[in-house]
Amino acid sequence: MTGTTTGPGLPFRVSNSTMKSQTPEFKRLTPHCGAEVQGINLSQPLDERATDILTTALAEYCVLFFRDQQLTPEQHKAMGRCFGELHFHPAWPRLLEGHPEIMEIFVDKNTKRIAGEDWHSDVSCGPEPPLGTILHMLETPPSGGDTLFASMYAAFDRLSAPMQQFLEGLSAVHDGEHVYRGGYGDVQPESETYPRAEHPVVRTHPVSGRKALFVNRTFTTRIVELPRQESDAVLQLLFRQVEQPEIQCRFHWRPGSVAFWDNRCSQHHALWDYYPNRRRGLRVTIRGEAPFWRPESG
Ligand SMILES: O=C(O)CCC(=O)C(=O)O
Ligand SMILES: [Fe+2]
Repeated sequence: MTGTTTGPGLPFRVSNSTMKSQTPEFKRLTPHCGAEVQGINLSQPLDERATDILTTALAEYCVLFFRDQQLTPEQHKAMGRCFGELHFHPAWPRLLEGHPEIMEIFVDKNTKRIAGEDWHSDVSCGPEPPLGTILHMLETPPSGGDTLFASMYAAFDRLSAPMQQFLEGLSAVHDGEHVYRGGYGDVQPESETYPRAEHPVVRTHPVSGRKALFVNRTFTTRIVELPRQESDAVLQLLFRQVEQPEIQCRFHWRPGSVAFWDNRCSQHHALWDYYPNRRRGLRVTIRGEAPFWRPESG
């Protein structure tokens, strides 16, 4: 081992100059969303330079895809810690033994409901929704099981100027209750409570400074400043805006594929078109900050 790493729980940044830096190369998947990354072995520690390049690229492409990666749970968590502290999911019933930060995504013929089967940004109901999510796929069905991603920069940019002005500065309620309560077939006590938060409808991305639409069909229930009828109509319009194929990409997984998505400027939708086949992956999630809107951002 040539690089030096910090101890458990601390940011995993390598500063040893004798260690060869990995240089990522990016190939855009579609004009608005997604890039395949080459030249990176995620099982190796990322140094500051590589981390910075990936941080900027994530904010630009919204989701980064890596192929043929072999990661132990420790390496997976170490990669996540390069980008921030790890997030603990408020309700996920299936965690990897000994690794409460790692969610197991597992689907087979007995599954009643899968994770992310409609458009969403992960845990947007939390007061500080996760910055990003890193999913490592281990087992794929013979065909299908793709995930769709959409750019929320493009969703906002493609609205008319009057609609953009109307939305900026509004806030919306994101509720976890209807999503998580009993949602994954597990039994939860009545007393269990789930996150609920208000966030700006249009948020400024802290890295790119760009504006991104931040409402989603899974969690967002209400625009605070509007009466119910108006709120419902505007939200429906915005949910359809997210679903435009032109702002999306579609990722076909192979065992060993990794997707690293930015929840601040993208939404995703997992397709369950492979029943009764199995699909399995492990997920590490990175903590984020409270979303904000800066009027002057471009
Ligand atoms: O299984 C997938 O492709 C994604 C599921 C999902 O929405 C998530 O893990 O956040
Ligand atoms: Fe998700």
